[in-house]
Amino acid sequence: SIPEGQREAWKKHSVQGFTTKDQFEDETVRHIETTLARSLFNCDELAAYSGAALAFRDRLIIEWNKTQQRQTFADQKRVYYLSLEFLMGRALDNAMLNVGLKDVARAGLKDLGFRIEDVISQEHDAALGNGGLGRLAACFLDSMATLNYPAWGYGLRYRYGIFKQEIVDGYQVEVPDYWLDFNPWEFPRHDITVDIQFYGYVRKEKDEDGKTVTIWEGGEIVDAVAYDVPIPGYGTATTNNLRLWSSKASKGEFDFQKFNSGEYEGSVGDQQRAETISAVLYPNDNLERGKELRLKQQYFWCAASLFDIVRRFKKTKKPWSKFSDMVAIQLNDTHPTLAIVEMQRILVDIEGLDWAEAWSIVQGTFSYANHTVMPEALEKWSVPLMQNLLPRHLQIIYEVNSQFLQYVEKTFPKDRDMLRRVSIIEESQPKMVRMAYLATIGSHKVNGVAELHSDLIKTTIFKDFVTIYGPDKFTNVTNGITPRRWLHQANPKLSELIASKLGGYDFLTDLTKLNKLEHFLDDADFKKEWQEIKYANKVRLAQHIKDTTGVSVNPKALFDIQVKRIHEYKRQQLNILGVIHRYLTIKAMSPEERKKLAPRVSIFGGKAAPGYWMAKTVIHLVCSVGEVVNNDKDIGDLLKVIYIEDYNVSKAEIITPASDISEHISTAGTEASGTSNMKFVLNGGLIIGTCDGANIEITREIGESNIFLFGNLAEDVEDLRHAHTYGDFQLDPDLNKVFEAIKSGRFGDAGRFSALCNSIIEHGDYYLVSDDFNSYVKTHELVDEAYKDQEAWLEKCITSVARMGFFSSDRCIQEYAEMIWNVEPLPPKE
Ligand code: Z2T
Repeated sequence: SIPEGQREAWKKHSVQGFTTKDQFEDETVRHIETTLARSLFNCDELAAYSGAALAFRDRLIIEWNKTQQRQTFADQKRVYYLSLEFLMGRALDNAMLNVGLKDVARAGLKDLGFRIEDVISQEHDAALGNGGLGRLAACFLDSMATLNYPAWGYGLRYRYGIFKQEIVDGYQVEVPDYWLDFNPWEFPRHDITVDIQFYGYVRKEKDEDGKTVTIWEGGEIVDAVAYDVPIPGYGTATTNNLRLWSSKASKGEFDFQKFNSGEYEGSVGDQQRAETISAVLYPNDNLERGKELRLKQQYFWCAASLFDIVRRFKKTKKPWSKFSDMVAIQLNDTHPTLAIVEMQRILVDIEGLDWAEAWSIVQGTFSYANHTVMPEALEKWSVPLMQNLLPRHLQIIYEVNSQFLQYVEKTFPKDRDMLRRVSIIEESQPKMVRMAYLATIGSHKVNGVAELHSDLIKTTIFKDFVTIYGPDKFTNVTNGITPRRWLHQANPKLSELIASKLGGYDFLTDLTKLNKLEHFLDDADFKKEWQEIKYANKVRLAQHIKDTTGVSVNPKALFDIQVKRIHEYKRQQLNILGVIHRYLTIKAMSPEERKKLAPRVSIFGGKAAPGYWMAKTVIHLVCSVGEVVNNDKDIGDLLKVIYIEDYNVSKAEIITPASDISEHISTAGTEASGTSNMKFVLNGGLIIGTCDGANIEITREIGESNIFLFGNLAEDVEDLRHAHTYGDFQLDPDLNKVFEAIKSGRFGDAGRFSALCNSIIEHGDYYLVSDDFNSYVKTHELVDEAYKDQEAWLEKCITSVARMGFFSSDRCIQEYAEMIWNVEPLPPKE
């Protein structure tokens, strides 16, 4: 650091962030003219975006620096949030709002000849995630910074985020998402590089004191390079850090010898192999396929993050016994479970602690959040694969398992089968490492993400572990969403209206303040404005639909939206089959009956994993139905069916505020929480849903009369499935008619949909589409009825928004901080 005598000079020249419109323009133009080497003669919207982004980046990094210094000197516990996915979306709008300078920027950009909305929409989404799990991580970063928690995120800097989806002739086509061309939000830290080892062998050796030490060597080394992304809190100077690791051929390893001896291709090959590790995000939501490269990604990221965390701790010169007083590490699902093993390896093999002491530090440090009970999403790694890639880690896993099983055997001597059931190693062919068990054993707390889900994990996948550890190790933290992005940023007009009634924007940092809105249920002007805002949001979405699909939809129609990853358990097939039923019903209606019907727009959006054929078929069915219905003159505005291409965070910001009703219709017991349900209600849309995930708690908060619930309950699912398999399966008669229409070729070549139809008709209807069909259709009729009474509908919407306070990710982060991490906020000094 700079010597005492020179610090005055530093302070004098230290950069101040802009605060006025003039300063903003200065900074923006300076960046455009120098950093970007452009002039007023060739400054397009992209250049304006770049300049504004760089101006804001400067501001963020000033606060980032101060925050990091403060956190270092504060000498208190920090949180590290390890997630393979951070679905951040765009940063500029968020940065403007969080630092409170959006109006300044709007005025400044106007001076310079630009509309702020056009500038904002130039930004490429940071799409380093699949769906709910990745977006949750992004909401948590926002809340942790806003609440002034000293917290870092750790993830991978994928060169390609989630693919872009194009719909070509009604089919999904995947296009790579190369997003790093110009990314002003990251700071490469070439000085922060960690050597990561793979493969090799393990040997034992005696040290000077005659103690046996374990050495892992002879492997191949890849470098992890840190890229830092500043995370500004809302209305606070706290600016936290998201550190993303990028893989690079190791300086030491990158074979200069090969290079010099003319084996240029070989040496380039090594380099490419190294860079492959962080090249691409695996595009599966709720599915694990056990690929070696994925395991490499996981270890690469865990080892780099752990090295970084341990290095930071060691600078404090505190004894190891204080580690878990200074460090809390949160595992976002099992993807970072190797961090547990890596930590034990560092403590035992490198730092020389004894096993038991090390293991108690590990357990005190880690906590694990489970996000699914779906068996195909539970991570299992083949033992031979791990033996080859991470030989020392496999040894450690076996040792952890052996000690754990000894304890279980001693404590439950009568239950012989228990050992087989709870073993980290599944005795299959090949043997498999059960990551959820390892994560549970290595953590002090395990949580589910909504009440039903947290109850379910205790009675299903972790039943035996509740017996072994007692129920207190398991807890619930219901998910939440950040009201900054999902209300203030996505729906500025509604946010403004609410602020005008509540006397300011305090609700954005204490969402329970929304409950005061219930006092305005008789305020006719307020309600009119509310309705006008919803209408304007629908007009905006209708415009987007027109621009991207060419289809005109009537913004006065009821907008019925289902946007989320395409998955059989989320049951988009139930939705589209219901839409076909509606179509057939309308076709059979007399003109008088049709007059009574509320026109509808059925809107779908979401990506299918590239290898998930059934999900792709669902997309194709939606598009095919749309093709027929939208061109049926006889139907007109009564029904339109739309597929919105490439659903992502920035699209969600347009779609969410525009719903009248949205669909959250998973088979009961399969959707751990869901978070878009929260976003839609917070934006004044009602929801139709099953008794699943957070829908149940949303119902409890907003009241049963404000939600359209239908379908079988989680507790009955098992029996129903059993009945399908062993009893005689009765297809719902209305659903049968829908299948008949599909089979008749009315929506194009029926052969394309046969696998989808047969999964329900012939192959056991695992997701209970038929069992819930009647209840679903009837509930949609209730929706139609309710929508006719616009006054009552509006009242339901406002009441619901007023009661959504619980679902702020701020509440959620506070629960993690108090019940799991045991960390305190560190507010900036004013
Ligand atoms: C994911 O998005 C979710 C769970 C996963 O389990 C994996 C992915 Cl990629 C391994 C989702 C859940 O499906 C959803 O219910 C939940 O709201 C979300 O995580 C956040 O907890």
